[in-house]
Amino acid sequence: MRTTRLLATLLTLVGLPALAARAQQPPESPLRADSAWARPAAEGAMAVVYAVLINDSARDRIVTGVSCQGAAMTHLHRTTMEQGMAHMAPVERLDVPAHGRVELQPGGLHIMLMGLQRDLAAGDAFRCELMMDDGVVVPFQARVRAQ
Ligand SMILES: [Cu+2]
Repeated sequence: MRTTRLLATLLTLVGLPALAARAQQPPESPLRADSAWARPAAEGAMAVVYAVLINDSARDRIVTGVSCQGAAMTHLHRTTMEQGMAHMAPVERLDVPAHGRVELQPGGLHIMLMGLQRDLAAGDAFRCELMMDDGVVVPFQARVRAQ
């Protein structure tokens, strides 16, 4: 009896504020792209975007496409080494596990921008979007920096 009352008091003190805080948060985002960046590049050339894809949700998320402002075409690519040579291949589907992350970084997964419609200069930022298999679109900003 006494334990029950103590528990109820504890729940009131601890549980309710936690519930209230949760109710104020925006709807769960399926995925986010953190620290997205690209090296400077000239109009007409190609550029590469790197980022960290973070899945804070409780289920696996699947990226099926990407698009970036200012590029004629945007593809997800993976670089692999074959017999000492670097090869790039398109990635049709990228799984980001529940509570996991996938790093797009030099020498591995990356977002390839083809046919730049303008120069990318250090300090610029441009908008990209990830397309998910369930139709959700995840916007993010990529920053241009020398390294
Ligand atoms: Cu590539």
